[in-house]
Amino acid sequence: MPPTAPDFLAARLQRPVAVFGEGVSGRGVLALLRILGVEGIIYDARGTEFNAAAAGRHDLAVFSPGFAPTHDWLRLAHAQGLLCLGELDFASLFWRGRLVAITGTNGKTTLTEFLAHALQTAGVPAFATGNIGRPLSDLVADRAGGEARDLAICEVSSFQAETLQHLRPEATLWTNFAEDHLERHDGMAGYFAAKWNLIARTKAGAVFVGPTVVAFAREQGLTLPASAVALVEAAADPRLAETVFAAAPQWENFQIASAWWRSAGRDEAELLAAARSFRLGRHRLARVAEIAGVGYWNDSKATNFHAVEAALTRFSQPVLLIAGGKAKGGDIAGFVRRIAPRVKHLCLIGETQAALAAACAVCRVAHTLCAGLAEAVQAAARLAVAGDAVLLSPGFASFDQFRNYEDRGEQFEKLVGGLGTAASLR
Ligand code: UMA
Repeated sequence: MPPTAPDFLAARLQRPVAVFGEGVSGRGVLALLRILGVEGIIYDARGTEFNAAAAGRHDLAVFSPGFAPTHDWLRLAHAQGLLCLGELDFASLFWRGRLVAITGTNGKTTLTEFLAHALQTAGVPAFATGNIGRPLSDLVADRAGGEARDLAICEVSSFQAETLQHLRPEATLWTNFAEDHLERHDGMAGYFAAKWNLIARTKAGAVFVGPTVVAFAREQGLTLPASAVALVEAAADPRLAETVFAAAPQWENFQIASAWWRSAGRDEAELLAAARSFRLGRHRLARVAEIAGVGYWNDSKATNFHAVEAALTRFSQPVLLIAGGKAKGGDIAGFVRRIAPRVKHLCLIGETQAALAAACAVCRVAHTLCAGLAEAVQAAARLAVAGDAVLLSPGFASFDQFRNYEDRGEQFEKLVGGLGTAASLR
């Protein structure tokens, strides 16, 4: 049986729904509307524009997370009396199952996949969803609203969190907090506030947070719920050796997951066993080839500074780093200063290459400006000697030159494959 709309929404579904953004979220919303028997009309800057005449045809607008709350179309829709809901919020109104939210600047996708894996291994019908790439609306449509015992492990980005009005997670795991998305939020405080909305919306204060979250909350004068479980800094866990969680920040993320797991009355041994059988998704610090003694690593998923810094801690050998991409705000000079001691050479690509080059000059880091990824791979291969590592860990979004980070990672692997006598490791 398809799910039914709550009363306040039912009246707004009598006319076609305006769907902002023809990306994966927009398509998920269309799929959900389809099972509800409601028509959806897509508006996208690359297609049909939303204007006053269009606004007159709708009572509800559902928007993808790429739309900032200040977007002209949302202002217009509000002004014309439409109810505006983010995709995740909208989908949550039709989900009959349980939902746990996962957020954080880094490692949240891995944690989302891992918890879904661990729960499935334990026999729970769990589904990884949200910012991970499968919108909740798509899951809700697929499972016709789901069943009470279904558990959505939902990765929530700051873009999604900031406009939530209805979603009420049964628990929230917030792993870490570091600079990101300053192009969208009003400084670090604004970025934090967007995610804090999740904490505020979590049932019975069931929140599990890492040390950087605790520290920033304190700085902002925000008080975590009394029942919150706050992880204090601790040493790496030898039981996690040889697993994805052996290195920072993942080992810390595991501890947060473990605190939640135990609070749900589950045995930690089950979670440790799941960690041993868990493999990382693609484009996350994976060694993709070794050519003439040089290791080639694809970490295209690293779209912020914190992720690049975490990746670099994994290398003891000299690193030729391919970095740059679409700007997201943030202190580029500070970023280069922090990574300078860990890189042998920077091959710079994308929209931010000039700013990165200027910072490299200040820090005296050897660097090369490259016209694109192909040139960067060639340059890095030329400069590398046996024992070095060539690492694609861009530190920025991919959308200036690629469809998404997967596309960037795939192109990298192809280019590496074309370097000649590639001994592929996969
Ligand atoms: N669009 C406009 N005007 C705008 C913004 C977007 O017309 O002002 C249109 C674009 O032309 C495009 C469509 O909207 O056709 C794309 O929408 P979108 O960029 O919002 O992306 P979706 O494809 O719906 O994907 C979104 C998330 N994207 C963003 O938050 C930017 C995906 O996260 C997420 O996986 C997906 O929903 C499912 O929930 C991506 C991401 O980069 C991976 N997230 C950031 C991160 O992880 O750091 C937050």
